[in-house]
Amino acid sequence: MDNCIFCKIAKREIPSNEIYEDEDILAFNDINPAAPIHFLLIPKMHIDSLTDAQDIHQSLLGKMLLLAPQLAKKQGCENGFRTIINTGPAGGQEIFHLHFHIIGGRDRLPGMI
Ligand code: DGP
Repeated sequence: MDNCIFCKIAKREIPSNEIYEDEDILAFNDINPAAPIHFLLIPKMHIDSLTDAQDIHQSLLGKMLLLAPQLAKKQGCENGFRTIINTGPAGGQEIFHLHFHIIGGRDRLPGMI
């Protein structure tokens, strides 16, 4: 996708603070962290949102989910972390390239879902 900021990050056209890369997946720190540890896990291939994921993406999504706790631990989430996938405008999604927010390093605040 030509105008997708996360595709540009995946192609190194825009810099990011990367913490992990393999042939399918990239993880980098969120530019606007909501907690001491806040990184994003993205597929390198463009998928707009979870709504647009198809059967062919099953192993990729599974790989991302299994990677999340490994990276969270390496980043210092000792006692757990939150995984958030904002989906669609009503879901608060701002960047339409599928991404998992991995958030940790502080206790869950009262009122936080
Ligand atoms: P969402 O609302 O789920 O679409 O969140 C998008 C997140 O992406 C938001 O927390 C800020 C982050 N973000 C947006 N642009 C950039 C960028 O250029 N670099 C990095 N590292 N993060 C970005």
